[in-house]
Amino acid sequence: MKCHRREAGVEGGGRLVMESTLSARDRVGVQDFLLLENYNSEAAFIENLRRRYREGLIYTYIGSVLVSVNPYRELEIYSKQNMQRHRGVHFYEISPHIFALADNSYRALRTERRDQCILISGESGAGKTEACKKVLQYYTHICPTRNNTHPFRERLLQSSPVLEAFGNAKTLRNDNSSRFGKYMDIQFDYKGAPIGGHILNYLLEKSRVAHQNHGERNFHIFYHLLEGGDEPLLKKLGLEKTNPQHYYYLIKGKCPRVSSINDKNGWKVVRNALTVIGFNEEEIQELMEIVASVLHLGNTQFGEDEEGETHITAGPQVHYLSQLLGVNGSVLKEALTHKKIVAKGEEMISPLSLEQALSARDSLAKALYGRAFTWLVQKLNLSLAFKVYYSSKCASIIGLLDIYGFEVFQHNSFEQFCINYCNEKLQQLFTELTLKSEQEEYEAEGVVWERVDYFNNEIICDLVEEKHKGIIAVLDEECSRRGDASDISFLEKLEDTLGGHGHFVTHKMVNGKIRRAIGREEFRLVHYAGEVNYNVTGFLEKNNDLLYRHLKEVLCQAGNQIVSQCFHADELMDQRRPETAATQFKLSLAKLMEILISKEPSYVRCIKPNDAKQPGGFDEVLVRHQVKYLGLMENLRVRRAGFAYRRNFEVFLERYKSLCPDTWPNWRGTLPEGVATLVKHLNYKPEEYKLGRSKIFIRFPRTLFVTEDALEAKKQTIAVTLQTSWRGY
Ligand code: AD9
Ligand code: MG
Repeated sequence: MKCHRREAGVEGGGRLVMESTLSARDRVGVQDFLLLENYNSEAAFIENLRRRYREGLIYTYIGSVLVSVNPYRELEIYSKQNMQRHRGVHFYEISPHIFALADNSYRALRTERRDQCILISGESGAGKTEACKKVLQYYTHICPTRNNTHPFRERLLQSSPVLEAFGNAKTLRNDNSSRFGKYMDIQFDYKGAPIGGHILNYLLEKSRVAHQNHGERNFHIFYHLLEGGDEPLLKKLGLEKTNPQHYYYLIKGKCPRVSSINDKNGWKVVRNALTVIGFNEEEIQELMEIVASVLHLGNTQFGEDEEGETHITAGPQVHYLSQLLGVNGSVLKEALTHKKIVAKGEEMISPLSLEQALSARDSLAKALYGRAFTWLVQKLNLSLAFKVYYSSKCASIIGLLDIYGFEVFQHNSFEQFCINYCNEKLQQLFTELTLKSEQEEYEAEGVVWERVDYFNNEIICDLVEEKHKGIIAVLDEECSRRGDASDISFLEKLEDTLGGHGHFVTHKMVNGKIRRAIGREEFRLVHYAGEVNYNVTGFLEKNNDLLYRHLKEVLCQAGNQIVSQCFHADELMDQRRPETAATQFKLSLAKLMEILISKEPSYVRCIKPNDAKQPGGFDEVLVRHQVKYLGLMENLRVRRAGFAYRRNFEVFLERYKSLCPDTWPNWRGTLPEGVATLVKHLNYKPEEYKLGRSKIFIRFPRTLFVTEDALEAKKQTIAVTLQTSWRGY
């Protein structure tokens, strides 16, 4: 174990500075909020963040939680040398860093053999995805290598640019906003070498394929391909190397170019990444054919003839579509303008109105893109899966969660509702694991303790997901009701069901006191992170997420292999109503929570310092708001009053028993007595620890470091003794 021991809790631009140097402390603040003198003061908390941010110190701890403030500029703290500096070094002994947190989880995985997860949260643009990538880079760089795992590491790293190209987009909040949720398992073998990976993806914001708000873009891949694809490729795809404005699906946001994004280079990066990951040329071609098909679909226009029949107006799009997807052109034309209903074994075909045809076209584009994205993730998983020589049961896991952050726009729809619900769930998990369970544990263990109050957002999660009367249940009910069900009837049902709930408001309930008006088609949720008005327009359609059977039939027979894998004929046979989008999301989140709870969590809480994406800008109001809703003050109070480390008597005794002659090699008495004997021998002071009913609680990390170092020294001595005796032999 290397030791960069730090006596103090302050630092200065990478130099270690003694706590006593007050001027340095004034300048750069404390590296762990636990060391704040006035730890109850929100102003002092924010001032500490501000000072550190000004000095380029974006990371600060609250005990083991890492708070990160987006620098909006490249910092020279992520080099390979810096990774090495963090390797095997105790968490608290070096400046706060995402690498230190990553290393800590890795070490816990190795020494305690317990699966870990790193939960990265914060609002849109706060730096979650960047943090996630840094952790991945760290593991791929510092972990030992298993034979032939080099290509695997490259594949693991290259999964990020692929997922970002297809799943990220420029929004008003973030130029590289994740429009899907991602949970990634990294699997390690018994020697600690990364050997496998698995990605779970959550609810891609498909609506973006056909529509973008002003100032936003479609998914990056469309622009990357148009800007970076070479002439022969674009020609094959029927695309012109022109301004994206040529494509109807790319012009809604009136924002084809973004200064922070180099689309041409983006193409090179994603193209290379696909190859590294193991996509063959044919697969890449077919994937791009789907991307191009979406653009052609967007440009497919409809008109009405004299009899009011909808038809596709002339243009090359259907020709390209039939070529790229490998479907019959006239069959596709019919499917885009007619619907097929199967009732009592008989097929009936009826024409679509102009509006229905446009909507069917958009649904097709969304379904194609959405399923291709899922296919892409599955393909990545195949490439990252470790091969049969190693059983998955033996692997230990570090999970990385990078999910879309809390969002509030001028206009918020179904997607924001799902994204913000997901953030409520994560906040609940954080509350459960860091605040609630911590306090409950002290009580259960009989450790004397001063309670800290905190806001439990369970009430909002229930409001959304409760059976029968939660928002999702009401939405599903409206979706299953035929006839006059509409977005407005859904809103009315919500009012009937939830009127009076403290976190749900509609315009009827506004009595003039509420600050921002609520539209007639909106409902407001009072989230843990703030109030959001959701416009119900499109909720039913997006939740139903249906594609006409006729179109599905066409795609099931597609010559494009990816498309035919994405649309199975079995789907047509299945008479059951598919689960709605919101229910699927709810169920997948519940599963995610189970996965996360089964692991030991570490937290990165990301903060967005300003809305203008400016380096150096520190908007105090904005930061204060995030500090509040992320529950950082409560977290600090609980931590400050509590204990940094706790372990079962058995685990603690087993690990350190060699340090005390009375407990080594085996303690014959009871566990509490054994631990008491051990800590007495180790000279722990009474204020440094408490013994609960089944666990020891250690107040300061430093106490544990000293013990760890003693253990390390002991091991070295034993190793030297063994070596010497071996030589002697
Ligand atoms: V969203 O919920 O997906 O919309 P994120 O993921 O929280 O959001 P992201 O990581 O994408 O935000 O960060 C936004 C931008 O901030 C990045 O594109 C970078 O330009 C910038 N950023 C974030 N973290 C860092 C960093 N550690 N160093 C440099 C950073 N720039
Ligand atoms: Mg992101």
